[in-house]
Amino acid sequence: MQLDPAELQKIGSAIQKAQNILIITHKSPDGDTMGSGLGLYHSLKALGKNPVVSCIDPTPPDFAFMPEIETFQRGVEHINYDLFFIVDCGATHLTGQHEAFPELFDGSREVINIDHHPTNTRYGKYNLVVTNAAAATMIVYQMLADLELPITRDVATCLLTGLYTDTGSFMHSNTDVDAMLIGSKLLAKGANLRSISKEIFNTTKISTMRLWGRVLKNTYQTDEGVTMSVVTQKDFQETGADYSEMSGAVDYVNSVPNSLYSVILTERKDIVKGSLRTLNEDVDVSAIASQYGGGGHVKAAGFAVKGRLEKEVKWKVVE
Ligand SMILES: [Mn+2]
Repeated sequence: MQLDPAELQKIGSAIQKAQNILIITHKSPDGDTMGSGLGLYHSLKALGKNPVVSCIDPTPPDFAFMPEIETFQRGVEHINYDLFFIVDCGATHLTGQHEAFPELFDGSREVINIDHHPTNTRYGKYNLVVTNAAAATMIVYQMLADLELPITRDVATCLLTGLYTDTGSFMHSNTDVDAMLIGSKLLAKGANLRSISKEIFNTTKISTMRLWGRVLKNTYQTDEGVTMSVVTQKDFQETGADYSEMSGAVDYVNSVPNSLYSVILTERKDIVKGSLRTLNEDVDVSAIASQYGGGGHVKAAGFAVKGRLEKEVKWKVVE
């Protein structure tokens, strides 16, 4: 992976000058944003800096294996920092901080934007946006390697977590030469692959089993070949599952043969979230999601609209 040398040089000197550094991850955190944030935290700490890693939402319990995940600070109280990293955030509002701290996005602050979403508007003062990178943690890895910053065992475990989750354990179509190459370099640095695969891919809570049962029961295919499922607020209540337990469900639904693409609609209070996936070469689900004000990647995207789900009952006359 090739990063812009001029941008790298500016980022290198910004890091050198800074002491207190705030790292911001996206809301509803996933393995990639947490891996990027916590990986940076460990590297900056090893460098002798004073980093803080934050997220507006709590970190999901499945990621408890990540080294020092308890260091995550919930939300941002002030922005009296020398330098900021914003990681894996395709849009400023995903930080949850765009209204409280708009000055983070007006170019007046030392903000490094590291991301791989095509929708990214390059809102940072410095931007490392690589849209063909399978994970934001790959960009973090390349930046640390190029700037010769510490990549300890803990850094490597965090970064591999992001790569592992964003490629669906190296099974999604974004798994390319760079993903494998950086994956192997992280393994060589001592990343704990065993705990990543065990905790994330081979552990399923009973509430998740029950929730996915609802998802699978509700799965159907339209005449156009769109594989769909729905989950209501009631499903969450009755199974005792939380929203984070939907993670991965749409990929499973997407495994139905000959799907044009797959959608799961999830009711969350007064919002309906749509998650889209496709394995089809000719389908761009980010374009479909953008029709509903969402976005994402070509093969994986999402949107959220106000409203709730209502079952349409069709009556017919039978003898
Ligand atoms: Mn990501």
